[in-house]
Amino acid sequence: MTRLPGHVVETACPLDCPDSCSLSVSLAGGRLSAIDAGGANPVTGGFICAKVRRFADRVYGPDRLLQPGFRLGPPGSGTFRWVSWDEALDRVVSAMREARDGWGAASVLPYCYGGSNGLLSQDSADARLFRRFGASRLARTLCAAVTGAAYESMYGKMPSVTYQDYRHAALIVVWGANPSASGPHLVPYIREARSAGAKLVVVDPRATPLARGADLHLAVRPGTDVAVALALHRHLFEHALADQRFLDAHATGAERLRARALPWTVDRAAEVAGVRADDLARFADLYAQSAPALIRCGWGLERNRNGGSAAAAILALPAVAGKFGVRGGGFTLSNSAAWGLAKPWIGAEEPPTRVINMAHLGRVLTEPLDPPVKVLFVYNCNPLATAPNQNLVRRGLARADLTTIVFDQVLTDTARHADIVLPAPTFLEQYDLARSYGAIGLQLVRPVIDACGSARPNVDVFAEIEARLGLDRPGDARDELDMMLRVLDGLPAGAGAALRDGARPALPCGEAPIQFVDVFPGTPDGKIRLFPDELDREAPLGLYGFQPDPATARHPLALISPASDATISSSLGELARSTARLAIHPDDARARGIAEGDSIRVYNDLGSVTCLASISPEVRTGAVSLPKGLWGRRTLNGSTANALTPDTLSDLGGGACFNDARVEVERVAPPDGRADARVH
Ligand SMILES: Nc1nc2c(c(=O)[nH]1)N[C@H]1C(S)=C(S)[C@@H](COP(=O)(O)OP(=O)(O)OC[C@H]3O[C@@H](n4cnc5c(=O)[nH]c(N)nc54)[C@H](O)[C@@H]3O)O[C@H]1N2
Ligand SMILES: Nc1nc2c(c(=O)[nH]1)N[C@H]1C(S)=C(S)[C@@H](COP(=O)(O)OP(=O)(O)OC[C@H]3O[C@@H](n4cnc5c(=O)[nH]c(N)nc54)[C@H](O)[C@@H]3O)O[C@H]1N2
Ligand code: SF4
Ligand SMILES: [Mo]
Repeated sequence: MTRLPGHVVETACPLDCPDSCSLSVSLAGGRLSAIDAGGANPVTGGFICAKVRRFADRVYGPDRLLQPGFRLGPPGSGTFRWVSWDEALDRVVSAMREARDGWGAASVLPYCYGGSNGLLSQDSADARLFRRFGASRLARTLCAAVTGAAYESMYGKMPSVTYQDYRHAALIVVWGANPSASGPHLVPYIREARSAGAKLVVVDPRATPLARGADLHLAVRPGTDVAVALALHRHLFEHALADQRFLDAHATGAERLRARALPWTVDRAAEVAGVRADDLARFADLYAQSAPALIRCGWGLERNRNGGSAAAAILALPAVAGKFGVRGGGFTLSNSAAWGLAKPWIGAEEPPTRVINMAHLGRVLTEPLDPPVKVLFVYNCNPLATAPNQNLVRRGLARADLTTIVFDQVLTDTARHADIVLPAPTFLEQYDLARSYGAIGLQLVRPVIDACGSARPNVDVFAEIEARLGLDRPGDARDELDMMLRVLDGLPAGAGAALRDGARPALPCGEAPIQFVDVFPGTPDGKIRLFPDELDREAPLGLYGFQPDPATARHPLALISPASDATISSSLGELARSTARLAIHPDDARARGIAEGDSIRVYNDLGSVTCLASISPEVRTGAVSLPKGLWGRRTLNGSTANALTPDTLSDLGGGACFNDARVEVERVAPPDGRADARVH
């Protein structure tokens, strides 16, 4: 495409971030020259995050994949012979055919997740191909499966309070979320509410930027939120603060929730969570007494053995306390389901093939399975960096009889292990549709520059593989533009027509719905289900059960690995070069003779990470923190947080338990062998 020099293109950011900023991208001489906030999305106007401002460093960076390739050295070597698309797709198709002929189509496993939140580049032609082929299906459980299971059973996809309404709250509870890094456009609204007198409570093992200025910070032990939330319920019921009229009219299961909350006195919950009982009592009072009161339920609290019950207990609070029905009251989780997308554009039914939990990738590749996985097709995902039990995943990827295909923009840690790599465009080089999950919005993503190298969009590549396998049908969407038209036609509520007209699509409930005024539960009887039987059956100790901490004497510290502002999951992880630092509380560091900047080994029975220590009172005692999404080269031994995370599953939704990693930390000699271990 030809653009005039100095041209500015309006587009949107489809990365896996709740905000979906509109962007204004400037070009000079046909190359990206500046990426900044665009005016189209009123929620994000004004600023964008630093990492997307630097996105050109990914587009033109040395890690960019420009050509298909076949690996030359051993898995992980990252050396490739560059080939044509024709040669590469020939080999992809013969690997898929051989697997199907020898082992059945379910021996092919497509593996994709958060890389492209766009509607075009995931669950379109890719889904059509793998459904028609009869590949194994993937349960997407690395994120939001746990909170999603609780929320859908209880509220049936009722939309969340959107960012704009935070300014109306009198109390804001930020629970297991760190919007300063993970959704920065919420922060100005929280600030605005506070200038108008709102109180802020943060529940987080770390003193996040918001926690540091909060009226109350409960630095809970990871995995104990269910106890904290149940203590709040008990307080509400015992002190006649529960809104019985609301519960009678709009909810079922309140008595059973009350019974499960009964054992959780403030004292007992405070002890389990490792917080002061008077702080917890103050939280309970504040929540009961404030209106409007709003809870931002994040994803940090779901990534453990009790995550589902925790999410359910938190989401039940506004119902029991009667906080719905006013602007600035209720809860926010995700608005990704607000559009109710049925995705008719996929154009193929889901086959009844086996379902593989993506959190079990390492097991699936290394344990006996019938049929075994013979072809692993990774796209929109970097599992060696982002899936649990990294060493087992690495062992699986090294299997000689496995063909691994990685389709990505850059040579990720996973791609370095691939037999075949395929180059993908970034969102600045292709069409897509970005859906916000903080606000309720859909925006057009348009190419700003030509695709780099020979990168080709997902739709085009999957449609071509489908045709080469003889699985295509007349009338199929065969390329990006075809698929875009199908998607626009398949969107609900006239959204496609609005996008075609350059307007902002809207849902009937508007952009800032009030819960229980504009939107209601999508459950069969329209009521909130405070005690869904299916969740009670699924959770090992029943719904609202509490499974004890997995710490042992050998591995006493809870390792958490939250979002950082340097990456989006592992995306853009190639741009940071400094050695990673583990945040550890001064007391825990002192007990181990560790000083600031020391080289340390973080270890358990699954693996170890060698990195540097950052001594910080911002993480509570008994917990340590390493950012999620690091690339292997950021540490001194090539392993990252997931080398330490178990592949156990949460109580609900089969979700990954990243924050159930328990570790020990020791000081080690620096890598260059100097006697002084301190690296500053
Ligand atoms: N810059 C940036 N933005 C992102 C992402 C990114 O990687 N970088 N990732 C995106 C994605 S995929 C997602 S899912 C969201 C995630 O965004 P968030 O909801 O913010 O989730 P996390 O970063 O996992 O964790 C949030 C907080 O939970 C805390 N936490 C950890 N364990 C517990 C616990 O047991 N209980 C409680 N109460 N708190 C706990 C952590 O200390 C952290 O401060 O952000 C999105 N936005
Ligand atoms: N230890 C630990 N691990 C975690 C978490 C944690 O809290 N702790 N959080 C988890 C969470 S919240 C999430 S969402 C997952 C995310 O994990 P992943 O799904 O692996 O997401 P990313 O790391 O962003 O990797 C996505 C890849 O897709 C590529 N990509 C982007 N757009 C396209 C495209 O159009 N086409 C193709 N072919 N490729 C594209 C990107 O370049 C990138 O390499 O990680 C999880 N991992
Ligand atoms: S990653 Fe989030 S904050 Fe950054 S530009 Fe994209 S939507 Fe905006
Ligand atoms: Mo996520």
